[in-house]
Amino acid sequence: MTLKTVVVIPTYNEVENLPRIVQEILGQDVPGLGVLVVDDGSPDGTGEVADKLAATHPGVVDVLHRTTKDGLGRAYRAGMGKAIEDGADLVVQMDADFSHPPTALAPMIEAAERGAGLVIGSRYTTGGSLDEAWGLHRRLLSQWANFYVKTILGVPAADVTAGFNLWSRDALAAVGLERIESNGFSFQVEMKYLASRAGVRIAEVPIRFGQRVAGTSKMSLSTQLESAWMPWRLRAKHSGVTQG
Ligand SMILES: Nc1nc2c(ncn2[C@@H]2O[C@H](COP(=O)(O)OP(=O)(O)O)[C@@H](O)[C@H]2O)c(=O)[nH]1
Ligand SMILES: [Mg+2]
Repeated sequence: MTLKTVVVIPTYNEVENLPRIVQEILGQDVPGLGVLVVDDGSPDGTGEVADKLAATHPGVVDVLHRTTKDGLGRAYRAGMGKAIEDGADLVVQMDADFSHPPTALAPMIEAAERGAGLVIGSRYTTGGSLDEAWGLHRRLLSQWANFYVKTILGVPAADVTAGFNLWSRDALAAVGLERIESNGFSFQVEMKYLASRAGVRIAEVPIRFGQRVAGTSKMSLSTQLESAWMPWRLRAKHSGVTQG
């Protein structure tokens, strides 16, 4: 039986990227693929573009509209929860800006079919890479952040901060979306940490992490601060508590 896979794409001002990324996702030779856009009331009209895509691809593209920019974590919690309610077997987290190559979807789904509950589209596993356009500063910062988090939390994966992830329905149930507290980019780390503590099988598929194609980054100072603090908070919260 074909698994139903829903790619959840959170958007805030991605009017140029969204139609292109959706087209590329749907162009993959992968059966049972759908897209759920979670738009936070983008002032640039991304939500209306998403509605048009849903109208041209009924039953394949769906949109969840939220009223205000409320952070990546809450957008994903709402979107992944809806995907599961709507019957998805596999849920993928993907950015709208072409950082995450849709060509990796097929090998990621295959890894899930072989039994992984979490499949990371990984920059730091063997064969993974960052686009050359990334300057040395950003490259080192990303590698440092990944090393920092991994050392504090001990998650058994090469790319702990990755934003391109595939989850099985069971793995999401084991993590418990309702338990996730962080809202910025550290949402990605908290999910993986809880998954590893719950014994979810983790696999990594190497990707080439691309440069944002159009529009601007939404990374803010407050999310960067949250990212620095969060591993310590998580470790303190869960220390000494064993989970099955
Ligand atoms: N719905 C929603 N999407 C967001 C929010 N913040 C970021 N995004 C989306 O999350 C994805 C990653 O954000 P991006 O700005 O590319 O972060 P960067 O890659 O770290 O610079 C993009 O698709 C953004 O449009 C938010 O508050 N709400
Ligand atoms: Mg980006």
